[in-house]
Amino acid sequence: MSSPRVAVVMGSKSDLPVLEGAFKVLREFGVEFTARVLSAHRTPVEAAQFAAGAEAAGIKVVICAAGMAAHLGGVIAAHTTLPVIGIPVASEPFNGLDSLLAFVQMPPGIPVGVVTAGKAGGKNAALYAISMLALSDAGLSAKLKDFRAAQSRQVLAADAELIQSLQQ
Ligand code: RP5
Repeated sequence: MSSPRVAVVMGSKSDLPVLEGAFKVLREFGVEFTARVLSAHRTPVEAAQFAAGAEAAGIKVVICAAGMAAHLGGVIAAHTTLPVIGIPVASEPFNGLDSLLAFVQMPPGIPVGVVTAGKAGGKNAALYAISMLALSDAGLSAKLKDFRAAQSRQVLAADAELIQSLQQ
């Protein structure tokens, strides 16, 4: 087993459902990952320490999921130059718009790439991390191209099926 190249960090264990899709995609692509619950507000010291040590630990990309005043991505990005991908988690009462703005409104100099909220965000965060790793991993790049081709075939099959069903 190789060392993890992706770290998935969530602000609370309650964020886990959004990340199941990310874990699934990373496993399907054979990308080793580590996952942690670290909060920008409740465990600020541990979150900062984790981010500061991530590069030396062999991590190449950090995925962060958080809801409400979602500062986790920003705090992690403040303590590492690794790419950070944020997944806003929808929570009451503002349904994720608060988290989205918290992630996306980083001041110039400390970027966080942000995907959409919810399960699509979890899946896309993993695919985005994989595309970064694929820049220097030909095997992973080939898998990503195969994934895209299979996805296209599925849509074309659905298209053909729909056309045929309407002709009956
Ligand atoms: C954020 O607050 C977490 O990322 C979570 O989305 C939200 C609520 O946390 P819990 O009260 O469920 O632990 O920090």
